[in-house]
Amino acid sequence: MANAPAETIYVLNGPNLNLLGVREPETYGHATLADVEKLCIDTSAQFGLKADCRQSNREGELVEFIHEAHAKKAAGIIINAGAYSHTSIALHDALMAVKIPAVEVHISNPHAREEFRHSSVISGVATGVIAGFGFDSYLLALRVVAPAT
Ligand code: CA2
Repeated sequence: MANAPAETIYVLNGPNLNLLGVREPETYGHATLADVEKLCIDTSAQFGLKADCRQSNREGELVEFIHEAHAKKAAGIIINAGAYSHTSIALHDALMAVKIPAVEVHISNPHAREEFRHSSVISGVATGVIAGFGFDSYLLALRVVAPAT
């Protein structure tokens, strides 16, 4: 019998994360967004999952990616909403509407930074939050959304 198709995890990155590896390496490291996405795709495959990686600088497009994850019956969402984490009721509402297990990730630890980064409006609708572990934040998130292996 043929194997069932791998379950899909959407890996969503928000505004300015396309600049990874290009600016501010002291905060965000040297890897590029393409490096991070490849790491997520390779790690997902190890867990028998397929990572569908998207980045947008536009809030509405990120909302549409979340709707698409629902339409495509994604098993999970890993989201680094960047600065929209701190402001976007639209992303909060989208994550709440689709009811897909979602892990909020951050490369840096926002709580160790400026006061305006200390609150996230999406944490309350995420299954959990992983922050401050550099690019490993994404890998830890994949580990928790992967079915028990
Ligand atoms: O630590 C994170 O992952 C953040 O989500 C990154 C956001 C920031 O607004 C959050 O507070 C924490 C900023 C992403 C900007 O990414 C850049 C990458 C390279 C160079 C400049 C910005």
